Amino acid sequence: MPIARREASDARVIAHVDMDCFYVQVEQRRQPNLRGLPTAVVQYNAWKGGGLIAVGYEARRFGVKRSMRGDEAKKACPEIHLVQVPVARGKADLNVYRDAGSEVVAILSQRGRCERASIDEVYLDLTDAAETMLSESPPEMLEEINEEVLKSHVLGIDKNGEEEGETAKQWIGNSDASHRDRLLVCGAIIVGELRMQVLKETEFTCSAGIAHNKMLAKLASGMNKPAQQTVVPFSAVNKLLASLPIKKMKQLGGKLGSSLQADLGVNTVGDLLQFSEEKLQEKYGINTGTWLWNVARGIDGDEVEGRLLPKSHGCGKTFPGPQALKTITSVERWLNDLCEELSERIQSDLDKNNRVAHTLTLHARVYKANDSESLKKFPSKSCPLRYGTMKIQEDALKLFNSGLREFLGLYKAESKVTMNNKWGVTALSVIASKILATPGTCSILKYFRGVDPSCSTEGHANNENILDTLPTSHSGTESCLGGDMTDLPKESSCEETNSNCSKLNLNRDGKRTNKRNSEVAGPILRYFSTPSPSCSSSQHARHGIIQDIEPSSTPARDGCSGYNLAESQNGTLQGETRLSNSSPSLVQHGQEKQQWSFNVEDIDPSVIGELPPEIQDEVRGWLKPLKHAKTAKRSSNNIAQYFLPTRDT
Ligand code: DCP
Repeated sequence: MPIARREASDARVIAHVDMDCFYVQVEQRRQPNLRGLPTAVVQYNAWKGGGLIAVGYEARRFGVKRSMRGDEAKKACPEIHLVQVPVARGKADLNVYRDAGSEVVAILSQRGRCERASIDEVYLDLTDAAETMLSESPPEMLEEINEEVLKSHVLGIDKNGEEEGETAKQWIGNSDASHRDRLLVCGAIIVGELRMQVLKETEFTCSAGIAHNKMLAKLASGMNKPAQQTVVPFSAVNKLLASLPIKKMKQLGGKLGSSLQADLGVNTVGDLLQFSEEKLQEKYGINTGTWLWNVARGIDGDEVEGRLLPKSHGCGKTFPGPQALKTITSVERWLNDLCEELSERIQSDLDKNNRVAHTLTLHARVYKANDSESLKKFPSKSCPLRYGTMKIQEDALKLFNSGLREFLGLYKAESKVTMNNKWGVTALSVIASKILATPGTCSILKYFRGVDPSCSTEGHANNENILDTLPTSHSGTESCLGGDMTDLPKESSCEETNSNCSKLNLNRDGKRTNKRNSEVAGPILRYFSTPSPSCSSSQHARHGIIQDIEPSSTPARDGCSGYNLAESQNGTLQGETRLSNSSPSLVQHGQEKQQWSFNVEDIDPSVIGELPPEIQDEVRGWLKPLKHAKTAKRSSNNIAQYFLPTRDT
C-alpha cells in the first residue's frame, strides 16, 4: 500500500489534470448532436438498461449517478441519452477512449514531466517551467493573463467579499508573495494555458489541481469540476486537511481508512495529527505509519514519473451468474478472444513504440460446485510471453489448466480435469507486463538477432516456467485503494483524431453556452455549461441512443501509482526459465539458464480498471507494497501553521 517518501523539495509545482466525464465527452465529440444534452455511457449488456460508467454533468443535475443502471437513470432523467460503450469480441472496446486520452497526453506533456495515471488523468511536474517563467516573465509583469487562470480557485485566500476572479487576480499579481507561492502562480498560469490548448485541439474540457505535491494536486483537481482549476498554496494545507473526510484521501478510501475510523476514531485527515508517528507505526506498520503521519501534514514525496505509455496491457471479461463458463472448451473460446485482443495491443505497442512485453499472466475467478471451500482463490499464473496470437492463446490455456488443476487439488501435471470436478469460471483476464523498450533499434528482427518473434518455441508455458503470480500472502493491513485508475494508454490515434475532427470550433461552441454562466465563468467553463437540458421527450426521440447492457456492476476503479516494490522479496516471484534478460520473450537456443522474475511492479495500476470488477481487488492485492524494514525518514517540511482560509473545503 502506501509508500512513505520524503518531499524532494518543498517548492515543486505539481499539477493533476483530470478530464471531465471523459467517456461522455468522447461520445459527444463522436456525436456532436449530444452536446449539452444529458448523456451517460453504459456498459454493453442490456440487463436493467446497463451499468452507467460515465455520466455527463447535464445528467448529474437530474440526480443521475454512476452507481445507477440505465433504467434507474431514465427514471431520474427521462431524456437521458444512454450511449453504449463500443463492443468488440463480445466485450467493451475501450480503444476510442484510450486514443482520445493519448491526444490529451500529447498536449499536456509539452510543458513538463508527464505521468499518465489513467485513461483520463495525468500528473505534471511543472517545477522547471514555473521557475523559468518566474525568472524570465514573472506573473506581475504579464500584460495579459488568461481568463481561465483568473478563474482559478485558490484555497485559503481571503476573498474580503470580492469576486473569485478578482481575488485570484490579486493573488497572481502579488510580487511580495513567497517564492513557493509565486511558483504556484506560474504553475496555475501554465495549467490554464494547457487546458485551453486541450480544449482547442481536442474539444475536451478538463479540471486541474495545482499544488506542491501529487497528493494535494489530486485532491484539488476534483474540487471544482467541470472545467475549472484549483490551487492549493502551502498555507492552506492544514485547513484543507482538517476538514477532509478520511475516506476522501487517496488510498484511504478502503480498508485502511475504515480501520482508522473504527480503531482510532479518525474521521478527518486532520484528526490524524493527534497521533505520533510511533503510534501510527505500531498500529499499521513502519512504512504505512510514516506515510499516515506524512499524509496528516500534507507531505508527499512521490515523484511524477515520466511515463506516457502503460506499464502493462490487460484484457478481461466477467461471466456472472448463469453465464459462468463450465467447460474447458468455453474457457478456451473466451481465452482465445481475450488473447487475440491482447496480442493486437502488444503488437501495436511494439510497432509504434518499439516496446516488448515479457510476461503473460492469467487470472481467473473460479468456483467449485458443491464445495464449502470454494472461497479458495484460483491461483494466478504467469509465464514468459511469446509474440503471436496463437502462441499467446496456447500459453494462456496452459496457464489456465495449470491453475485449475491446482485449484481443484489435482497437483500432478498429468491429472485430468474431468466432469467430476465441477467448477465454473466467472471471470477471466490476461495481462501482458514487464514491457521494456527495445534497445535503440527500429528493427525488431535486429533486436531478436534474426529470430522471428512469432516463431519462438522456448519460454512458453510449460511445466518448468509456469509461475504462481499471486503472492500468497501480504503482510500488513494496507490495501491499495482510493486512486482513480482506469485504463491503459495507447499512443495511436483513432479515426476521430484526424485533423478534421480534432479541430475545435471553439468560438462556435463557446457561443452556444449559457449566457448567465458565461458572465462568471472562464472560457472553458463557458464551453461546458450549455443550457440546462429540459429533458423533453422531443429531445429523447431526436437522439435515440442505445440502451443495452450487461448485468455486471460498474467496475470499481481504485488504484495506486508510483509504487516501488523493488526491495520487496514477496512482491517478486521468481523462477528459472531459459529466458534471456535481453530478449525475454524470444529465446536463443543454447543460452544459459538465467533467472527470470515477474515483478508486480511491472503491472501498471491503470490496467486494473479495465479488468472485470471481480478481478480488480485481487490484482490490486498484488500491488500492495510490503512493509519495509526501514522507516522512511521523516521530512522536516511539515506544515506547522494553521491558516484560516475563507473558502470552505
Ligand atoms: N470509468 C469506468 N468505470 C468506472 C468509472 C469510470 O469505465 N467505474 C471510465 C468512464 C469515465 C472514465 O473512466 O469517463 C474516467 O473516470 P473518472 O472517475 O475520471 O470519471 P469521469 O471522467 O467520468 O467524471 P469526472 O468528471 O467526475 O471525473
